[in-house]
Amino acid sequence: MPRSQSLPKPEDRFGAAPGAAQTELAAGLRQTPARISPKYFYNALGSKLFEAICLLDEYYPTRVETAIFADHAAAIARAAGQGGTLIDLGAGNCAKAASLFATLKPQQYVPVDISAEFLHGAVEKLRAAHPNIPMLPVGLDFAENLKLPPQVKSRGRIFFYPGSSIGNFTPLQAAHFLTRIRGECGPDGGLLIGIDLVKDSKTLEAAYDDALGVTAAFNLNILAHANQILGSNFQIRDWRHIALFNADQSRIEMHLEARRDVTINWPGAERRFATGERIHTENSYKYTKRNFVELLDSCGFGSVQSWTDNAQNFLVCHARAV
Ligand code: AVI
Repeated sequence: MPRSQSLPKPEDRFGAAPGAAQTELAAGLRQTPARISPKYFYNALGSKLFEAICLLDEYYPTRVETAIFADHAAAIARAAGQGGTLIDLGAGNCAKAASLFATLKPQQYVPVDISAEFLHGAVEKLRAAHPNIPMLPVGLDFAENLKLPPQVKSRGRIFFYPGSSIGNFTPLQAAHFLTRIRGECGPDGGLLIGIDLVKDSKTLEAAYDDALGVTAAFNLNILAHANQILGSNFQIRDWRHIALFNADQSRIEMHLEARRDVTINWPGAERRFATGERIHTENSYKYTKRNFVELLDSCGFGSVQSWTDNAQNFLVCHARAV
């Protein structure tokens, strides 16, 4: 679900098993409080809105992470090693990993994304620009299953998971996911990952509730996507975007709040929402460096090296499989 951005035809991501998506959406809407998985943000419009979020002044993670990779390129190359197998989890348009080719000089590039069809288009373009890097696109729902094909070289694997997408998992889910990555690292592999750091709630809430209303549109669009998949009758104007920092859980929460009493129907069921009732759409966990290093340690990683910006807003870590 995380790093689902930059996919021009993400409807394909749900086309394979529409029944499963309907079942999941309906089950979430029946819960109290209701919930919709953040993976449903990323239809065609949602992916564009996420790209726009990444350009916002308030949304610092993308900008700061890019600057950290640029400012510390040599040290990152020393930590991760050059000439390895770069495995890009949730590659999307492959742009983030491609910007590291000069730094990491991979012997093989393996972009992994749930949408194989989109990956192939992105990789065709990359191959033309980097004819000396063998590329093996893999269509895989890596949050569910990380088994890579045997053509992926097993030595020197660098699993690349930028963008603080790990924050969209609960800490427990993150631990399971990182443990699975650890299991696929091979003899001398590691993980290169971007993490958003805990900071003041004003900065965090602005990043998820920008003045232009782009994040509000991104959040509300999930209802339009639910209507498409489930055949429900959400009226976007009946809902309000909410983003708040839950300091106890160290996470930004996004919700949609009913502006008035509404009844939502979909084939075979309905759900009434009272004014002020919310649908929980996303959590974005924020870590301290210490917490994240402890998490890596508990998942079988060690020799952690990390880089941050001057304001300590964002962290990039490289950790070795131990
Ligand atoms: C994809 N993910 C890392 C973003 C985040 O910051 O949690 C998704 C996002 N939601 C609202 N703005 C950005």
